[in-house]
Amino acid sequence: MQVFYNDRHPLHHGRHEMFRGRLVPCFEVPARADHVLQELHARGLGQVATAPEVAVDVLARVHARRYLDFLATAWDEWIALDPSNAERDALPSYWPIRTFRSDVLPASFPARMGLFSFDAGSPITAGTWQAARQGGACAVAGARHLLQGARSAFVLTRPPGHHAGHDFFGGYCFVNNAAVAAQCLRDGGLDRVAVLDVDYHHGNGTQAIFYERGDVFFASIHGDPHTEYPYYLGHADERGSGAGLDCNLNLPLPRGTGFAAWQEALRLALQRIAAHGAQALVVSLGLDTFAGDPISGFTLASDDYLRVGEALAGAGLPTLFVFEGGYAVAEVGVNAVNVLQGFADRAA
Ligand code: SP5
Ligand code: ZN
Repeated sequence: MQVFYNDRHPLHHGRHEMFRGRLVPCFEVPARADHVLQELHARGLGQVATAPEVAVDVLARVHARRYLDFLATAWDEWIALDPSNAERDALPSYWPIRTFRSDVLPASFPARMGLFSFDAGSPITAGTWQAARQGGACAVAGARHLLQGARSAFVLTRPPGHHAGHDFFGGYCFVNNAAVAAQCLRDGGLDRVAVLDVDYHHGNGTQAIFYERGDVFFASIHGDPHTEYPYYLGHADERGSGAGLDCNLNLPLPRGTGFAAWQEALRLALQRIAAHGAQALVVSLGLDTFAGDPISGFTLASDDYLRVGEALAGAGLPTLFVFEGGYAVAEVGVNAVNVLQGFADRAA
């Protein structure tokens, strides 16, 4: 399987995230991607390539210009507030929720940071933009690989992307790599594509980007937002709207769910994707459904990921895997590559 590896991912290395009133060490660390790359090499699965840079215009197919402009200059503006900020990650402190205006762009950097975010757990560091932008480039390279006729490819990048919306970051995500890829497949000539999000957390950003569109089907299997992050989206009654009605499928499952029930949800999602007539599949591949994940609540075992890969291959679609969450750092490599291995074995 062709792998598009974001070799700039280490440039994003958050130190702390806000959690219940204190700064705690980041869960989303560079070692996550290193372990996946190492496991790919160890098992001889995949040819690893980097991706050519892409113009920001390609990212602007799914993200707002003023948001991308914000990301591009955020670190410099953070330092301009106070040179000693170089020792600290940038985190937001203010948010314009209901009744505040979001149409007027504040001159204040902290105010703009809140305008473009939805949590205080997603630090911006010196190299966040370079890393996130190159992740988008890897997503484009992966999509173009499928357009050239490949059966599959894997975008190995971080920071992850599925929580990032049209004009906001959060959930450790800045550029929505899966959305960039899906849009690239559409722009490359496919009429209908699907995004299947198997990360433990609902892919609120991807859902929101495509919610009113009928050309991109979005399905997500995730922890019930009544109790699980991102809390404010991901319920079963969100079915899409306008041209996108019934092109959005949420399958929330309770904390503690094991592989038997999870696999049932996967079967249902794949059925709906087939019924939609999707010509290609983008998989938001989070591995935080693993029993040992430190911030999540499902109980999948490492071997279960082989079955996941097989089931995905059974859909018979050109498939782009995009790396998302998964915070059991020592196991994330084996779990991710198990999905790819299961897929490759069944697709062969
Ligand atoms: C891409 C992705 O998986 N993003 C997930 C973002 C989750 N952010 C909230 C994390 C809450 C941390 N909880 C710490 C529990 C410590 N026991
Ligand atoms: Zn997640």
